[in-house]
Amino acid sequence: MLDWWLPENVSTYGQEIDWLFHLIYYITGVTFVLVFVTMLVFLVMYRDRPGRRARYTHGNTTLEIVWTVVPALILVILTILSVPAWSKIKMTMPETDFVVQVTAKQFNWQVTYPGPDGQFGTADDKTLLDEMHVPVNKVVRVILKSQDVIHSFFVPQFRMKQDAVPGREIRQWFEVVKPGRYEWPCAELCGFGHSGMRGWIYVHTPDEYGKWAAQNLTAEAAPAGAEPKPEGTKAETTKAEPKKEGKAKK
Ligand SMILES: [Cu+2]
Repeated sequence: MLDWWLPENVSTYGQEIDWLFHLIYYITGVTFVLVFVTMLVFLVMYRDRPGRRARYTHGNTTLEIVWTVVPALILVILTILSVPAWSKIKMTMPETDFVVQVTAKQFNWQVTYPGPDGQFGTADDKTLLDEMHVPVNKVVRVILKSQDVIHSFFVPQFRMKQDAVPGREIRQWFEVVKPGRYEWPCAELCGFGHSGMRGWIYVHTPDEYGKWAAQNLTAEAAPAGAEPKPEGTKAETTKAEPKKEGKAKK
């Protein structure tokens, strides 16, 4: 019913997030209306009138216990209800052979593919700047790192948000069910250029992805300027060569 105001959900676990979001929305919405209606009624009922004296009150213990216990119970219930979504999205890692490394820095996303040998940290790694290409209906594992400050990997349509923390390698995953081009902003105020820190995630059909990978991830596809990185130093990042491939997608 509230689906019109959230970005379209294209991820396998988005439903579970949306359901909780809507539940919390209704609970807070109803509370908001009740509080305001009560306040307005009291404003009228207890307005100043000739001959009416103010009365001092010490409060009502029963009422205070009730309005403390009820919200506390609601929070406990919401916690219990969100456990399945949390454990599915954050605590479990589905098996997959598709792994990319994302290193956030002020103010870009650096996306590294392991290259034909399937290993990170080798000469055939390919690094793109501010774009990621993945196949549809495939579990994508992201190894998330930060080079400087805290950033946040956020793709609204995937219902995925995760901080990138310096010094940590955080593993996350997503699986998208609809091909397209999705905006990928940084959702953590990370410095002067934060508002310009965004990339695009291109979700391809398996055929299209195969073609893109053949053009961009094979040994021959080395974009000019992408030198193999020496051990332990940062790779030079280059804009992915055939921009047209992704740009054409909608
Ligand atoms: Cu950032």
